Amino acid sequence: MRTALVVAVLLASGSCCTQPAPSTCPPCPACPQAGAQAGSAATPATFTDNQGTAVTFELGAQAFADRVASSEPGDRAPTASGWTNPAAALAAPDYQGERDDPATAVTLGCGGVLVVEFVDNALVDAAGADLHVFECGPDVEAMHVAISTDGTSWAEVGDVRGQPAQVDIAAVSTPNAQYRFVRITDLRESCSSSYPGADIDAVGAIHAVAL
Ligand SMILES: [Ca+2]
Ligand SMILES: [Ca+2]
Repeated sequence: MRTALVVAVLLASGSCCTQPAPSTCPPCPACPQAGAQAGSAATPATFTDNQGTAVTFELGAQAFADRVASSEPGDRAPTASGWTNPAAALAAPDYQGERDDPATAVTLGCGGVLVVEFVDNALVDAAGADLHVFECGPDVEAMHVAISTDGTSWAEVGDVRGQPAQVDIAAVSTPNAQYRFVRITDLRESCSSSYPGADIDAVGAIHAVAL
């Protein structure tokens, strides 16, 4: 019995502080999430975006996008080097407010499109806003958001413009639907800087179920 309990604790804490966790990652009880393993209990965690909005996610760090399904760079593309990796939009937010680490966010470019996929969780509708986009910089550059259960059929949720950078999917969600894909399209309203288009640090499902 005791052995089983220890194993259960290790499984629940083994996701450590990043996703995906390194295979050598030791148990990390201090991490905000405890539910990266399917079937274990998740712990809610609060993250503050670059505009100062604090958002609590029911599944903690597990609530964030896990995989890039596809991406189409915008035209104009960023002239600043290194900011074109779409995988930088995955996992929990890590942009620190300085333009010194391209690994932390992706600049979509003018009209760019990013499709991310949830693997260990799915977005669901519940009371209030359901999806939060962590956009870099003091102003949230306008983007259009669509969601999908299968990556093929899309529901157009609406635009994110200004703060808070989040949407309520209630108007388009069907009963008991679990959405695994989010498509973000830059709306070409901020294309003149070295970082044209929306700059995405992370995409998180405020309301989610573990898979
Ligand atoms: Ca996830
Ligand atoms: Ca909702």
